[in-house]
Amino acid sequence: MLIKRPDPIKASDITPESVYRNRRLFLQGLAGTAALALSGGAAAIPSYSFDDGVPVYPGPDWLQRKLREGDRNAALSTSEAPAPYISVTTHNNFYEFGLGKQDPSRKAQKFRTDPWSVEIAGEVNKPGTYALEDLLGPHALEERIYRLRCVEAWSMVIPWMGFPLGDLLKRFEPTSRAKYVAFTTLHDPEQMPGQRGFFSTLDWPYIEGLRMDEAMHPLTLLAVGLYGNALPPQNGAPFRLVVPWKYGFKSIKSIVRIELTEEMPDTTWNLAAPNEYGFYANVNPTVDHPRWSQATERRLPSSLFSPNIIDTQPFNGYAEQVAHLYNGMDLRKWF
Ligand SMILES: Nc1nc2c(c(=O)[nH]1)N[C@H]1C(S)=C(S)[C@@H](COP(=O)(O)O)O[C@H]1N2
Ligand SMILES: [Mo]
Repeated sequence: MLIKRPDPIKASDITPESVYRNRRLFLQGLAGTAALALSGGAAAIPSYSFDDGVPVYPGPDWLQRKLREGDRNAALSTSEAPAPYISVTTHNNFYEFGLGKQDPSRKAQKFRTDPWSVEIAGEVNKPGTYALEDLLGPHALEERIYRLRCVEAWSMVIPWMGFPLGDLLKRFEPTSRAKYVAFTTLHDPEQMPGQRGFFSTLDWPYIEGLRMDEAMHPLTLLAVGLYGNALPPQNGAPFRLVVPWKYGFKSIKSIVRIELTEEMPDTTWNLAAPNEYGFYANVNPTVDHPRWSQATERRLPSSLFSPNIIDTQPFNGYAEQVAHLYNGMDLRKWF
């Protein structure tokens, strides 16, 4: 697989701060970024290679061992070709490390991902704080190749390594009052330059949430790996959520806290712009963002000459598995 390294164009660096406040303009900026032409053949399934010269983030030894024991879950994976490693690891949204798509890959490399601990709190019989290694202990990792559809109308196919969130939650015995799950990203302005910014529109730490039945759905994944290797910092190392039928912003990165709650939790993007980003955020081509269409998406890698615009599917193509969760709900109201 031959992949051209993108030119070091920093669209983000020459874009005025005011533009970042507006996700639509941010999206237009993406059109420029796409001209980087992340060209090259898509990796063939089931094998892929890293001969594009991109360094692979090693991660701790214990995780490497665990990753090697992982197996692909073919039944829950798409057969579409994954985006090249370089696309998945250099086109990111991780506002803690900056607003440009390449900021996370540039600025997160020294992010300390080990040791890492996670607090399990709220409506569970067994709350506590655990080292990530212990938290993962009983869970076998499996590979899931999922589509990821960003609310900004680009998408990628990504081979994650992880395990079902539901399996983890069951271990801590949710009480009958547990109706939602709330997630929190690390708050560490010393390591995360985006959390120090004067101009940030987001409140830190980044928070997200799911309804209990969404959290228990077998597609809902906690990921610790990518392309069979450790999750790189820019992709949310060492521990992130992946909810493939929802817009990407639900898939919160670098999680330090999971709390089961009785009330619907606040979520970062909903707090920032409640009329634009709902709690549910299910991918829905028939409900446009107030400022752009959600009917189509740019499947990365794409270039000026092959923009690779495809139709967006209801629930990002996972309707058969998840549409029933929303029976009787008006998806225009609960966007
Ligand atoms: N903590 C945190 N999690 C986050 C984000 C973020 O800015 N901060 N961005 C979200 C958005 S908008 C998307 S599209 C996905 C992108 O994941 P990726 O960079 O691994 O492709 O992460 C989501 N999780
Ligand atoms: Mo996104």
